[in-house]
Amino acid sequence: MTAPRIDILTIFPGWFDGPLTTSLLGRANEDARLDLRVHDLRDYTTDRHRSVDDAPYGGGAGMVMRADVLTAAAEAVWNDLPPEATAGRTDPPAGARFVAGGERPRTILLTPRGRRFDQAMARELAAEDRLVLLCGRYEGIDERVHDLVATDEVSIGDYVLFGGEVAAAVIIEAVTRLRPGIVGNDASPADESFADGLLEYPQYTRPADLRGHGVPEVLSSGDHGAVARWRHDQALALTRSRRPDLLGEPDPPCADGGSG
Ligand code: 6GU
Repeated sequence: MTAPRIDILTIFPGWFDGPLTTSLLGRANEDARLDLRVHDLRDYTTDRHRSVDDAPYGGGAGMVMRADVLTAAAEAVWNDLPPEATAGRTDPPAGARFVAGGERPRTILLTPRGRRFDQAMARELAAEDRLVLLCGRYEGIDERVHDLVATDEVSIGDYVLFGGEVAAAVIIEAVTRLRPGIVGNDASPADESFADGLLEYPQYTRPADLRGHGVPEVLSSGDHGAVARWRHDQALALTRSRRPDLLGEPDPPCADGGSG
């Protein structure tokens, strides 16, 4: 099996140095079990200032990411061409298989207005052998990028970040750990929170006593059935109190009595 490939397009390529060289993700990347490539959007500009953004039509505060630069970057990366092949062009390169508005690999635009990322989406994306992640920045992105370049728009939650870099890292980590052969232990991801729609049960290891705090007796009983029942009951109770929405139940009222 060839390694799944993920291309990241960003104006902060250095931001990914840490995640891509550290931890399980970094090891998988170094061992060629994963093919992560980071591209600098500024390599697709042609002006002296290497501008990736411009003032909005219609006026107003803030800058807008340019559709021409993002389209050139995406078409080069999709087709494995060097930046010179597309930078500054307004038409797709001759003979290109993947073109904006046409056939293209799964290309995810990270934006707070996207569909909210969750474990089900992680599972869906883990089935793809190629993903392109486009990190949005600044106050906005030219709408034609949404229309012609992105195949999906994804947000990681209801809060606003400076840009899509953190969101891209979240998606890469959630998706790659579901790929067989990447975590090393293929049985473990399925065990965890959300795989069965419940939060994970409490876990303990030695010592048996920590400053007077012990370990539930059932876990040392040797009764595997009793342990399994205890864990399921705990997972259910934890889910009911913290995340009733996962059980299809309404959220409890806020502690402060507010309506939010
Ligand atoms: Cl994908 N981008 C930004 N800028 N903010 C976010 C986000 C993405 N997801 C949640 N907040």
